[in-house]
Amino acid sequence: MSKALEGVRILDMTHVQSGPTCTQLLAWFGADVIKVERPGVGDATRGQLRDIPDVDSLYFTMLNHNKRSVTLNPKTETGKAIFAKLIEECDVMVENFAPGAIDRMGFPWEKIQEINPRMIYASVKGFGPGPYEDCKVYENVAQCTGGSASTTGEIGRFPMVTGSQIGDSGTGLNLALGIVTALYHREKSGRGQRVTCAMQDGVLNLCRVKLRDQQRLAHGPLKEYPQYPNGEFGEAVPRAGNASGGGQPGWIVKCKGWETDPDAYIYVITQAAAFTGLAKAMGREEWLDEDHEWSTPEGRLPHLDQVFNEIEKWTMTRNKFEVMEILNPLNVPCGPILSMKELAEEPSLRATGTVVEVDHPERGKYLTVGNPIKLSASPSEVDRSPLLGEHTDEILIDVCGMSAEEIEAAKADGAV
Ligand code: CAO
Repeated sequence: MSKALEGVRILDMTHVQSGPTCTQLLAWFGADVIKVERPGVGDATRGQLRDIPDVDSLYFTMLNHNKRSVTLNPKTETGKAIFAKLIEECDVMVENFAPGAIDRMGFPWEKIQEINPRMIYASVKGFGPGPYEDCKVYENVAQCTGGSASTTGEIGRFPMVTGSQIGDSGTGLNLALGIVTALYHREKSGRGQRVTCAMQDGVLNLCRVKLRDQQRLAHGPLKEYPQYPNGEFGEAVPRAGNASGGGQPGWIVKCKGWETDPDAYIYVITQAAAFTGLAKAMGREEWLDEDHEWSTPEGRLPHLDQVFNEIEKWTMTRNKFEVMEILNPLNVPCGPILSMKELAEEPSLRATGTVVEVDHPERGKYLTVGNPIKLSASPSEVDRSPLLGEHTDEILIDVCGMSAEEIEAAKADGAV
């Protein structure tokens, strides 16, 4: 079976996380991704959070599978010529440097278009045009400036960032969609275009339910929030603990073993359609009596804390998987809190390729996440990340058409 993006060549100038997430996805779908790295240095993440001395970190390997690595310094004269040739030969160029870095290398968008009018030039930046457009941005800065931190955390406590890398990896996903869309458009127009994704925009996009609630706030209290009816609502959407963003009351409750296991919890959603099943499973049929104040969704709203307290008394008598087994057949949506250890060991995730074991020549075997997007006719395999400059010679020969003498000369003057 052929890969979906076979024949697409990507000039990958990305580093750290957001850009590499994007190009790794494209590589999983079969694109030839040529990762350009500074000679002798490489992507900074190769050396960050190392668990084994002198071996590429898991941070790097887990973001750069299925790519080829070429070392190149486009700031030297020879490097500029090689870089221009790569622009000519590639379909897409992706970068996530600080604003202006590619321009300072001597390759503004106008010049890239001149060299290759079919080029799709894709960038991640922290912010879009405006007061902060020149700022450097990392994950948590995006979470804070995109509305996630102000709406995440315990009620009345400080703002909180999440462990999901929604600013970096989330924006990388947006960029990948932008690139594939621009490739589709190029089929008709014959021309490339610029694709830009700002991390602040990506986070805000994922926080849309909170922007929804900001506007609802003008028309009265947010009744599904834990602050209702006893707490105060201010001018902005407050933090809401573990309340569900979808409008269905939900909360995290303790399960058997919570005293010693930090992940012995389950999320339970008490939507109207599920409440009957929930009450029966717990042996609390009296909640369904017409004259009980909890028998209707409206009646339960002001008492959600008590409702979840009662549910918790029941869940604490069973472990999180038993609760899931009892409630799921009753169509009560619930989710056990799964630790990274449990996810790493889960056989069904291995079977679908969502968690994959990869062999690396220097570090040996390690686990990584595989492609979360499954295509029936062009499945993806996960191949190990490249060593620094592992493919320099083959790319300079095959893609740039250079001779062995020219490559030696380029190495001698530090261009590659
Ligand atoms: N050869 C020679 N020089 C190279 C090179 C190469 N192959 N690759 C990169 N460089 C140079 C760049 O030209 C740049 O030099 P100048 O500043 O002199 O123009 C320099 O390396 C470093 O680029 P940078 O400023 O992007 O790197 P940084 O570590 O200081 O900042 C980051 C990192 C991520 C904060 C910044 O790149 C950024 O804000 N990127 C956009 C937003 C983003 O993607 N953030 C998420 C990152 S993942 O957490």
